[in-house]
Amino acid sequence: MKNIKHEILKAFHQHPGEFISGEALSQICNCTRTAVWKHIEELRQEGYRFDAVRKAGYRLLSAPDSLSEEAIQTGLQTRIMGQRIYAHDEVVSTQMLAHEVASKGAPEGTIVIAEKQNGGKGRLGRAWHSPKGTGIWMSLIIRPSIPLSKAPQLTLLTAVALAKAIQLHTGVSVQIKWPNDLLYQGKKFCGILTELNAESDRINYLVIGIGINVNTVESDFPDDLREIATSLRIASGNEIKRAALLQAFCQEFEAEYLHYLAHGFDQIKQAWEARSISLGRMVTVRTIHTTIEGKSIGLDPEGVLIVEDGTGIRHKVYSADIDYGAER
Ligand code: BTX
Repeated sequence: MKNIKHEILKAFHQHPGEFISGEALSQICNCTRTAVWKHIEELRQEGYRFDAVRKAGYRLLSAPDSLSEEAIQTGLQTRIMGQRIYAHDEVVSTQMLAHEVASKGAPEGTIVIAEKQNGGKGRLGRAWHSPKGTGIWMSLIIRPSIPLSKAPQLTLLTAVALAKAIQLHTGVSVQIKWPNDLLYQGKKFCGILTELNAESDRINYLVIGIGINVNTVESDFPDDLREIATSLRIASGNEIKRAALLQAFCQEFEAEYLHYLAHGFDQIKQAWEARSISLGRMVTVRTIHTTIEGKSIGLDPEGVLIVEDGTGIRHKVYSADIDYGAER
């Protein structure tokens, strides 16, 4: 990308609270002062507020809670994740668009994001409520060179990276419910949907769909979600800048992902288990074929959930819905 608006925002990001002259900005952006003025006006239309003082130049006063390409990339400290962004206002589902661009060769780290989804997807054909401007509804494309059987580990890695970024950025301490829910005090505020495209045992790409209720307030939730869902704003008591949270996630994800590719799953397993809501608890596991009651033991070295039933038999759980009982 690296367009003029991005260069302008980057300059203000590097000099917070300072005036920068139109002349200096025109040199930084390699354009005329009129072009600088035009782009500052465009940024104002998008909700950025600037001071403009004769001779001193411009000063950035505040940025909107925007998920534009510029807002996400200004100050983003990654090499891969988020280096290409497709930002939309309204879509059916970012997953669909991400599959489209991935199949046309979009590079690893590409993000498709939208302010609103009309047909947000959960797992198993369920819906994901994605109202306008309140959350992060995004799909991340990655192209790991790992065997197909290890692909579910990336969902667990994503949950760990999200939990770390959220804790760091908002102070909210996050619990992980196997395999893909992030909870605060037992209520869900984030879901992960991992889809993949592969040929025989070779992964072409993974699309990791992430939905985070960020600034959602109670009245934004429909009746059926009010009891089971929450948001980071409700949990922390603060409004949260979504682009900054997304940057924190991209940075955490990149660090975890590169470590995982080089050294394997062990670090993720430990970080995941440390945040798991289920360890040591009685659970009911519902798969398409069967229901198992037992105690959740943890992950095996490959990331498969282990549940021990009343007779002491240990079951490997690959894909299921889980309900939790009391600690034992
Ligand atoms: P899931 O199947 O585990 O969760 C879906 C269930 O969660 C729903 O049946 C409902 O009970 C509940 N739910 C729906 N919306 C919300 C919400 N906003 N907050 C809390 N609970 C909710 C989880 O699936 C995976 C969700 C991935 C969503 C992302 S958004 C960006 C990307 N694009 C897309 O279409 N999906 C992914």
